[in-house]
Amino acid sequence: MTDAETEAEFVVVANRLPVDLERLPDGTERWKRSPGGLVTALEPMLRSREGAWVGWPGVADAKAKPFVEDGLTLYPVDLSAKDVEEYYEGFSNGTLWPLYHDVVQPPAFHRHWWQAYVRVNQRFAEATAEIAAEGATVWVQDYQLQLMPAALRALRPDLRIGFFLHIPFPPTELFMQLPWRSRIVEGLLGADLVGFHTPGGARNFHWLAQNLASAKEGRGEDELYYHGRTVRLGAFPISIDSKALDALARTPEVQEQAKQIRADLGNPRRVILGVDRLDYTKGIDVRLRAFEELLAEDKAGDTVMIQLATPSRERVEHYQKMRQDIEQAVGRINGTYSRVGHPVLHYLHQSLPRNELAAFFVAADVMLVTPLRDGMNLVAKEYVACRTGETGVLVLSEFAGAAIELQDALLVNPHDTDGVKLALHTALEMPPAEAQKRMRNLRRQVLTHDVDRWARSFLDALGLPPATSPETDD
Ligand code: ADQ
Repeated sequence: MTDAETEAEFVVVANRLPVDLERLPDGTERWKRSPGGLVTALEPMLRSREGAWVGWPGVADAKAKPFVEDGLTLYPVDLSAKDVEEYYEGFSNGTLWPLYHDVVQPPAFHRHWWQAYVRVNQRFAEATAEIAAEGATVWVQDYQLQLMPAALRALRPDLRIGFFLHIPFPPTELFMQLPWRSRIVEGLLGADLVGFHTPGGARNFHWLAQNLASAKEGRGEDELYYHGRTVRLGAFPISIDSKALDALARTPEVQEQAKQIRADLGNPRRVILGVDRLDYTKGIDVRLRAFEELLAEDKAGDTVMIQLATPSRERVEHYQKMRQDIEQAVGRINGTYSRVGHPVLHYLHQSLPRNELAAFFVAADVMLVTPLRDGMNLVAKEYVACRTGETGVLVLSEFAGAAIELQDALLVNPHDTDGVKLALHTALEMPPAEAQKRMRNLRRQVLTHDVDRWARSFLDALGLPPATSPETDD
């Protein structure tokens, strides 16, 4: 690592850096990589262009200096404990997250949270304005930074600015609840290209921009004119590093581990799996209810369910209540239907390493993905990528963005308990030939539409010039 002093031609801005600052008990600090799909997809492009990544290092008052790691410059943006509480836990996760996910929990509207959101977005814009080279391309990520495109344009009109929203963009009626709705729309209109997972999200924004910010309709549904500029909109469904996961799932270690998982469960006829961040949008309660009812009706057969849940946003109130409810349901189900040494439901409130997670995907006959609303849902695609033998059935909520591409899953309405139960039963009993046909189609889609293709299609639409260095992106 060296000190940073570059002016970057390509800058990614996200709430979080691709590395987390860790404070050790002895007071020393170190950087730890936080592996994620976004980093994997963007890293080669960033490195080949001597790019930069602007983001928060994950701890309050980090006071970290910019540094270069392997050709990629990392620019930490400092957040105080109050910023974290009001901008991140407050406005981002207590207001926008529930509002954008169909109000499945009531969003809280607090003026001091909003003020913090404005203040922090401005800080991100200033940090980016300082390091971007003349005419550089900047790609802003996600709902925490929706004011940033306009704030950055005001400081640096020379930049090419893209924005991508990783969560759903809500129906217009719901968005209209937001007291600061026009400001958000104006913030996003600062970009040259605004990307969503689905065409529906783009359509909602198209209407709101005209009605709240007096943008004018451009040529067709994916264009707007605003303050003498053209703003383009589009659907860019994100994906995973499919080939890498397919390869990982084929390794003898992962195959062996998957066998071991089934053996540890007592080699049941069927294994059902759920994998999520512990979040109220993911519908973990929905699938527990469906499984419980199947058990009650004695239709589950010799089946064991596993639910893996990564701890998430534990300081936000809705999350604490949801965790209690889920843990109570797990206790009730096991209390009623398990035998000594043979629980019917295994619940792990833990984050697992990548290869272990792959082993669970390989071990599972049925994958249950039942969010009430989800921007995309990468877990559904990860399961498909791991099913190298073309076996296994995916049950998927029609309210996940992924449902548009993964039509060969058993699609369910998560609000319809009978429907979910029926789909779960159908999945458990599906004839192998039908399961194989469906899984083959799903795999074709996921393996050909990976995260690299997603990033390239967005950046091509934004018009990122090719890398000038002799290295290629491949
Ligand atoms: P998330 O809401 O976090 O992402 P998702 O897309 O499913 O949802 O990604 C979760 C990731 O965490 C997956 O890669 C999964 O493997 C991993 N994960 C979950 N539980 C885990 C566990 N117990 N151990 C280890 N890893 C675990 C947001 C939006 C989504 C959108 C993505 C990307 O909410 O809709 O798909 O961004 O845009």
